[in-house]
Amino acid sequence: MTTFADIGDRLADLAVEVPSWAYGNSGTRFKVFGTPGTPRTVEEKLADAATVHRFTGLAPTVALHIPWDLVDDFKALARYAEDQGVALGTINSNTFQEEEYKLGSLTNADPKVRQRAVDHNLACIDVMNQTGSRDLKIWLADGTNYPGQGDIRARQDWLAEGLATIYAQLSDDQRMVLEYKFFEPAFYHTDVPDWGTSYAHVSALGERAFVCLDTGHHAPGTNIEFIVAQLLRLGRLGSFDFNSRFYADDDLMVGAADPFQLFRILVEVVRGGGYGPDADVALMLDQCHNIEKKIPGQIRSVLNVQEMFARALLLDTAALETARQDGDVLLANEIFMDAFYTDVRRDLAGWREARGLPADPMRAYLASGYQEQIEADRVGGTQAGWS
Ligand code: PSV
Ligand code: MN
Repeated sequence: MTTFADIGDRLADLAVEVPSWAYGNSGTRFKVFGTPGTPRTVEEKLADAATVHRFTGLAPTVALHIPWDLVDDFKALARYAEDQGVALGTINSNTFQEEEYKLGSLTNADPKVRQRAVDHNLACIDVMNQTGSRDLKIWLADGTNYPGQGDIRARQDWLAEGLATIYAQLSDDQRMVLEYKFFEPAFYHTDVPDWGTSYAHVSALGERAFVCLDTGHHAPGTNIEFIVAQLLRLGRLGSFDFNSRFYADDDLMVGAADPFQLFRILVEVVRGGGYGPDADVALMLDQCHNIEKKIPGQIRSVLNVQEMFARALLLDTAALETARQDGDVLLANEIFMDAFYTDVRRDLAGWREARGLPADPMRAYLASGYQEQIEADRVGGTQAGWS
């Protein structure tokens, strides 16, 4: 039997990367509600992210989105982050918000638009060179709405060309991760709709190109843990964008909609070597807090990841293996469910205290006065959002 005492040291390896945009305002196409205290600047987003790390010890890096987080001096921004106690992480390129990209970016039929999209990604690599970031993450909104609208085959070739040009500019210690999504904003076809397409492209590029798996980007009912197992087996799982959903790409807090699915995914992450000091899978969040306060939303999210990782690490893999060898289907399932049903909350509270962290990070944050302070201080200016 594996006990909590057995997994304490391994839990210390957990590092979740938080997205800068989770601290800004977001919403649906119906309404974006502002929240008092929302950051106006990239620095304020970083200060909030660092606060999440201070209270949880779980979120040492922050992903940026360009141009949402564009600043004049990224070296200075990296120093500012360091002063706050965090580091800058993945750089997300953005080729989905400009007029030119209406009919696609890297897959646009117009070579000038394709070049513009390539140039934007090269500019993102320049940013990485200054921030010391390892990963360039590419997600494309590219696709078509109507059969016949585009040459879906030619678009794959343009995509391969563009990615190769971008990949060639990465230094030896930098990586590219290509995120897939089955639909939205395009509704008929999407140019990178699934892990197989992403895998085909990254494999063709070279060893430093990987797939990014956003948990909200699959058809309902998809067995995501199988994809995780397969990509780890192939050595091509670069990163996660964690979030949860009830319907489509809801971007709700990870572990909120289906904690059991998160558990099943994390079991495969551990099983496949995607977790631990030598693993290089970036465990990122990609979420929006449309109606809840953002910092508590992020605290809850990283705690959910920690809780499910603890349960995944508690899985008695030796007993499970024996049950499997014996063909004991019910026992194997029981062992699996035992780990999932283990309530680790008290143990985690003690584990945190032993490491100088608040036993209950959420309550500690709410009692700290930080929220009241930012709500009082951040008056005027333009609150950050998706622009
Ligand atoms: C697209 O839906 C996506 O998942 C990509 O990762 C974008 O960069 C991100 O959402 C913006 O939140
Ligand atoms: Mn994503």
